[in-house]
Amino acid sequence: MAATTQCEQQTLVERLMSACGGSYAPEVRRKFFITGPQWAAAYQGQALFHAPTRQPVTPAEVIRHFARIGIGWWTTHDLDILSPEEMMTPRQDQILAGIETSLKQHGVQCSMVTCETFFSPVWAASPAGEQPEVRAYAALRLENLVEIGHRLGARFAVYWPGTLGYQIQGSVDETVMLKRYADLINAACAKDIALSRANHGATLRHCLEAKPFEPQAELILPTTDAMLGFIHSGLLQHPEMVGVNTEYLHELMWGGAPRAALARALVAGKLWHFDINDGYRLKHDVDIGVGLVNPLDWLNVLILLRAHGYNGPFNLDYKPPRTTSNHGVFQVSLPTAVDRFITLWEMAGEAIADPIISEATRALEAGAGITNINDADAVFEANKEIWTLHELIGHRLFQILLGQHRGRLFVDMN
Ligand code: 3MF
Ligand code: MG
Ligand code: MG
Repeated sequence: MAATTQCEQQTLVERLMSACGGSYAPEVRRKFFITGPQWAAAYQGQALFHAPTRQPVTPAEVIRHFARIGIGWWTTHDLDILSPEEMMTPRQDQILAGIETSLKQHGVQCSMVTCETFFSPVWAASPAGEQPEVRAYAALRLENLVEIGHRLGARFAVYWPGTLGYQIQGSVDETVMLKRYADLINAACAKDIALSRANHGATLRHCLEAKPFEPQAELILPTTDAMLGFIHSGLLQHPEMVGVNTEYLHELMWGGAPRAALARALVAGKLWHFDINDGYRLKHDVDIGVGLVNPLDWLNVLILLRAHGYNGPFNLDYKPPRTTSNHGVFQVSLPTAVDRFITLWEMAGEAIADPIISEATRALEAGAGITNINDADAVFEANKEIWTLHELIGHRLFQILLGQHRGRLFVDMN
């Protein structure tokens, strides 16, 4: 193949992108509660071992692109839009006014704000460490976040505590740290109650996000289950205002089954927000776009959420790969992530309505209809053929994933 010169490369990407077909129109994409993070779109490709590969992108540009793609909702950290020096100063008001203008101009809404408590040097020993000054500053940041949320019309506030843990074993009393962290969440909820009373509006939904490791060696709230325990620990003044933001990859990272973690949050009535991405088990936080690693698992996750009426946001918390250009982030990475999600969502609907899966499920639930239930051997013998349906359902889901239930598309006999 002939070389593709630098000036021909964007055209090639666009031609192949349209050859892929299967894109949804922006109006279709907008029907979903898909939220686009400022930090995902503006990620420059930097990490511990990586120099950036992309140029900075402003919030106004991100919002403009989201509108064009059909991502109707925008999410942000305080630090994505404000430097620490600008926060809680009159400059903050000016910057927020500019963002409000961009959102209005492009018909995009802010759905969630989140507080950065992991990147800045002040969090080196966690936002809930020993020093009262650090915790007082953390409380100010959380209260300020709630103010930003109210101002931008957000419905959710998310907290990923990041460095809430330790590097050096024995240097921290975990019970004390948990109480101190609860004080911070309590401060955010108290601020929220005061602001919503003053504005006669609703309070935010405060969502805790867990991650098993990274950036701290040991974290004291490492999983969604740990967060659910913390919400009901008695340390929070307003547990009814606090739920979880489960992240797909964070549950996979510790070896858990994301679908089961989501199910536990669902039955607790606390699954309010969901960070969608992909990656590998027991590895670091690679933040790959949804469906690129585990599409079958993703199909099953969405079957669960569709079946149980989850109606919260699907937040695209992934990182466009370093090999994708600035142009590629908005032409390929974000639209294809959205479209893979919608395709999987539609397939989940197909699986739920599939006559074969439905009949198999009903048959499994009906059982064999025998009456001598005090005889284990008889119960087993009576049911043993029906259990083959588990594998048949697995095969049917695979067929739906690959479109094979509509006929085989490619046969190469050679
Ligand atoms: C880190 C994360 C975070 C959180 C974000 C929202 C940068 O692994 O997933 O994304 O989702 O801070 O609270
Ligand atoms: Mg996340
Ligand atoms: Mg993450």
